[in-house]
Amino acid sequence: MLKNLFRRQKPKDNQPDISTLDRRPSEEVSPSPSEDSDFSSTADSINKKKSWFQRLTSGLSKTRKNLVTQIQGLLRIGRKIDEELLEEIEEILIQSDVGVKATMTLMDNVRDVVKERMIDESADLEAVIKEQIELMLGQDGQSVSIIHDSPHVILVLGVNGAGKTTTIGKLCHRFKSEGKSVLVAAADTFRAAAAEQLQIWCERSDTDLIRSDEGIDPASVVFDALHATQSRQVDVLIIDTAGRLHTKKPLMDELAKIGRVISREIPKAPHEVLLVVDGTAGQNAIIQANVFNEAVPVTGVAVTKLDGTAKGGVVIAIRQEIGVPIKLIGIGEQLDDLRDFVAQDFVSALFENDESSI
Ligand SMILES: Nc1nc2c(ncn2[C@@H]2O[C@H](COP(=O)(O)OP(=O)(O)OP(=O)(O)O)[C@@H](O)[C@H]2O)c(=O)[nH]1
Ligand SMILES: [Mg+2]
Repeated sequence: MLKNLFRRQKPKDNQPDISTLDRRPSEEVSPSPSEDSDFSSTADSINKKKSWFQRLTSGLSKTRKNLVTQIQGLLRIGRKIDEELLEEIEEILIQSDVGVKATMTLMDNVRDVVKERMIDESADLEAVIKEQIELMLGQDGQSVSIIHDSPHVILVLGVNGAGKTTTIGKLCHRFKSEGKSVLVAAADTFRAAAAEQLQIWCERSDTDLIRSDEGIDPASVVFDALHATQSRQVDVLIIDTAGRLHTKKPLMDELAKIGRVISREIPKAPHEVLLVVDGTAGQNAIIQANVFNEAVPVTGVAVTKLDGTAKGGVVIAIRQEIGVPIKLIGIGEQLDDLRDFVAQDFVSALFENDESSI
């Protein structure tokens, strides 16, 4: 009975789940035959969304095997909920990259709910665990949106290869399609190729780029870009930084300097400090997140490569560890393979029961 509280009916095979659409008015479906064309365009958009959801589901398949399937194996009808069972679940969570801190918080919450609702059948625990993961991840519900007066400055950080430049390219595409003017600063002056890569992404969305020569102090590129942003009255400035090992202190100090230059030139900026994390990286990503957060306080996280062999537990760990929302997910290498993070979609993809909000 408890399950019914948390589960909605699965849509029939290949049919859009119309019941889930009414929460998003722009995507409402009219089943009326007289509105066939509307229906088919909505169906197209549902198919497109399904395909990104399927990519997410398949990217999370390894995590599902390690985490969900193992937990499900413990939750048998007839097995009572006791401390031994809860500890076994904890162990699985910790081994699946959820990390000790997030596991403890999650399981404390699960224990409270079990007590409150007087649940004693282990078979009913899965719904509670899902519900509590979703609550932990979805408490903020924010996206990377332009809420400040222009210019809105977004500083992008992360280790080498995390997906910073790719995410910036996708963000430019998003903002430009929303009618915003965007400028990008190539503050990765370590590698000549870095600005080239950024240039290619900027050309895809017809976005201007401020760049300088290799080896120039990145803070000076940022300084120039901030002034260009103000004189050109641009809505959004996105700053790409060099990937750096979080263990290299001088590099982290340089990042802190970039942060200081931005705040000095534009009060309240940067409005967003976006940490880009490789979703396939595992536990190391949590350590990185903490070190970057100390250099420049992070306001949001983008988890990339969730279409790859992702370690999905890290998403839960990072949220808990640095206490900032996961705002974006990358699910491919194309311009529109960037999605706002929606806790319900993530948890549905993880548990693979097609209950996403699409
Ligand atoms: N499958 C997949 N690949 C991605 C995603 N995001 C980035 N990549 C790939 O990851 C690789 C590294 O991406 P970059 O954007 O260059 O990473 P970076 O953080 O800018 O790297 P550095 O500039 O070296 O620090 C590239 O091959 C991207 O195509 C994603 O969401 N899915
Ligand atoms: Mg880069």
